[in-house]
Amino acid sequence: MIIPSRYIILLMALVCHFNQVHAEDGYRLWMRYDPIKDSARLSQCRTTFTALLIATGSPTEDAIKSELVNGIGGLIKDKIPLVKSVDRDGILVVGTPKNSPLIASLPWAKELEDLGPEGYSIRSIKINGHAVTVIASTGKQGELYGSFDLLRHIQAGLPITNLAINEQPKLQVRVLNHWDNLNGKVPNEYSGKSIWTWLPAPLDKKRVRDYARANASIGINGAVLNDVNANKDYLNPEHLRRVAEIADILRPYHIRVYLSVKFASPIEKRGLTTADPLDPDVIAYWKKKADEIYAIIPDFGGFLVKADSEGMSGPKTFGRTHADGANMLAKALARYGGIVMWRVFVYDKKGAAGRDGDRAAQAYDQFHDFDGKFEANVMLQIKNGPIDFQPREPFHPLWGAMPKTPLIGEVQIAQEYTGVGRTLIYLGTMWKEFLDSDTFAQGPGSTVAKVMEGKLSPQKLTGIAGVANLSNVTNWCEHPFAQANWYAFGRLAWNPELGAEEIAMEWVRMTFPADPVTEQKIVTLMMGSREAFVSYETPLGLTHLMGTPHSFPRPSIREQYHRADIIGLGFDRTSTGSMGVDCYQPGARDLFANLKTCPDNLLLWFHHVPWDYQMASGKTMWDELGIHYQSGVNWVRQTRKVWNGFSASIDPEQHRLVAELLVLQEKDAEHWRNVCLTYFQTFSKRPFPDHVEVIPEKWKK
Ligand code: GCW
Repeated sequence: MIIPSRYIILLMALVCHFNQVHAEDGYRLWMRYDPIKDSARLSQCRTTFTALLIATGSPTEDAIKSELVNGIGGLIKDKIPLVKSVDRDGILVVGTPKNSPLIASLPWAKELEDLGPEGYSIRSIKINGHAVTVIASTGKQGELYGSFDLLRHIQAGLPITNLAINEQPKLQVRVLNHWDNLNGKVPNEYSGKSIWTWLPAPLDKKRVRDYARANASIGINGAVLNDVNANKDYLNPEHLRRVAEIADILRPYHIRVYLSVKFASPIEKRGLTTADPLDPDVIAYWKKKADEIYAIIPDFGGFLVKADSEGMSGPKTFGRTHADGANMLAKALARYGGIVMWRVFVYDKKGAAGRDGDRAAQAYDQFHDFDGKFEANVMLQIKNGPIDFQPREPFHPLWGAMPKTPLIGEVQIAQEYTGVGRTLIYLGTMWKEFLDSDTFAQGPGSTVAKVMEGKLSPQKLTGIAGVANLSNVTNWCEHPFAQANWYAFGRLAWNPELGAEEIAMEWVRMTFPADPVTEQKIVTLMMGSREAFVSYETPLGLTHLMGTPHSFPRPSIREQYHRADIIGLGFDRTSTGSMGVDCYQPGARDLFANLKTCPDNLLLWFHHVPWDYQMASGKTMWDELGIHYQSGVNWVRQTRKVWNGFSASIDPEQHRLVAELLVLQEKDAEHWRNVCLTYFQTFSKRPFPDHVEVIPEKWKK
C-alpha cells in the first residue's frame, strides 16, 4: 500500500510531538536533573547510587533529602529509596558526626573540624564491606553544600567514584544584592518584577524556594533584599513581617536576609531633626530598630548602606565621617551578630582639588585614611573598578590599600552596563581578570583575590557581593546565557581561584547538555564574549560612553570621561593630569603610569594618547580603535553563524531564543561602532582604516 506523503508528514509530526520532552523554558536553571543520556554513564550512576541514608527532621536535612531524591532520581531515571543502615553497595550517606553515628564513627573528626561548618568532605569508601559514598560535615550547611556538589558532579560528567573531596569556602559572606523596590521594580531595563512581591500581594513561595535552592547549589549564603537607594518604608512593621516570611523560606537553605537601609530614616520615619550618627536620639532609633528586626528574624544578616552618594544622605551630610556613620549602625547590630556593609561608591562632580574631576580617585581619597577606624563588624563594600561596573576597568585602588579593614567586593551580575537582557556575555572572565589583578600591596603576586580572602592581612570577615540579575520572568534572567553569570558569581564567591573556563563548562553541561564538541564550542564562545563586547563598546580602556538607558552609546555627553580633542583621546591620570594613578601601590602605579608598560586594554583609562601614537601592533591608536570596534561587530556575526550550527544539538526553544537575541546584539554592536567612531572622527579627522564599515550615525548632544 502506498501512503500519501502528506500522511507521512502528519505521522512524523505526531511522533515528534509525543517523543519530545516539553520544550525547556529555563525555569529550572542549572538544576534540570533530566535523565543521563550516555548509557555507560547512566549505568555507572545507577550502581554508584542505589539508596540514601540521611538523618531527617531538621528543615535543612529535609531539603537535602528532597533535593537528592529528586535530583539523583531524575538523573538515573529511577527511585532512590531511603534506608536506615548500610546493607548494600551504592548507599549515599549524608550527615554530621552529631546526627549520624555512622559518620561519628569515621576517623575524620579533626579534618571535618578544620573544614568548618560550611565545609564538607565527599568520599568513596567501604563501610561494612559495602562500597558507599559519604558526604560529611560538622554543619548542616556543609551537608547541604556537599550534596549540591555531588549533584553537580553527576550532572556535569565529573568523576563520581574514588572521590576524596575536601571543600570549604574561601570567602565568608557570599551575598546577592537585589536592587528591587517596593513597587516590584527591578532597575536597569529588566522586564520582570521583583521575586519578593511586596505587600499586599502574597509571596510566591515556590519561586522563593527555588531561588533558595539555586543559591544554595552554588554556595550563596545571603541576600540583601532591596535596592541600595533604599526606601525608608522597608523598616515599617508590615514590610519587616514580609522580610521575616522570606527569611523563613531561605533559612533551611542557609541563606540569611539583609536589608539596605536609608541613612536618613530617623528623620523621615521618626520625625527627628537629624540623622547625625553621634546624636543620642539617632543612636536610640537604630538600636530600637535592630531590636524590632531581631525579635522576628533572629538570624538577620545586617545592613547594606549607600551613604553620601548619588543623592542619598549620609554622615557627611551631618558633618561626620563615614566611620562615624558605619560604626553607629554596627554597634546597633553587633549585639545580635549582624554586620554593616558600607559602600565606598561615592563621588561628586568636582572631586578633590587638583584631581581634574577624576571620579576614579574619589572613593580612595575619601576612605583610605580611615583604614583601621571601623568597628569589627563593618565591611567596606568596594566595586571591582573605581568608576562604576563598566565593561572594563582597572581594579579599584582601595584593594590592597586598607589592610586593617575587612573589605567585601561588589560586582554587577545584572547587565546594566553589559548589554542588558539582549546580550550574550559571560562575565566569569571579567571577574577573574579583577580577582587576578595584582595590587602589588605586598610585592608582586598580591592579587585582589588574596586581599579579599584575607590572605595578605588576616581579616575576621571576608566576602563578595553580586548585584543580582534576576526577576520573576519564567527563566529568571531573560537571556538564557545570563544564568551563567549568576552561576559563575556563586562559584567564584565560594572559591575565587576557580577558572572561568571550568565554571563555564560545568554550567554548559548542566544547562545546554549536548555532545562534547558542541559543549566545548559553546564554552569557547562564552570565553570570548566579554572581550568582544568591550571591543564594540569601550575598547582600549575607554569608559562610561553610554547615555540613558545605559545600554546605548552617547559619547557626546561624556567628555569628562573620554577627553577627546584634536590631539588625542583618553583621560590623563598621570603626573601631567589628575595623578589618579598615584592611588595605586607603587608596583601597579608604575606599570599603569608608563605609556610603554600600561596594558593596551587600559591605555586610554590612564593616558591621553595622540591619535597617531604608534601602538605595540605598529598601528596608530586611531586605527586600532577602529579595528577594535569592527572586531566586536565581527564577533557577533561569527557567533550567530556558530550558534545556528547548534540547532540540532540543543533544546529548540532555547536555541531559537538565543538566535533571536543575537540578531539584536548584532544591531547593538553596529550601533555602538557607528556612533562612537563617527563621533570620535570629528576630533581625529582621520579616515577609518580598511575593513571598518562605519555607517555614520547622528548623535545627540
Ligand atoms: O551604576 C549606578 C547605577 C545606579 C546604582 C548605582 C550604585 C543603585 O546606575 O542605579 O544605584 O550605580 O551602585 O549605587
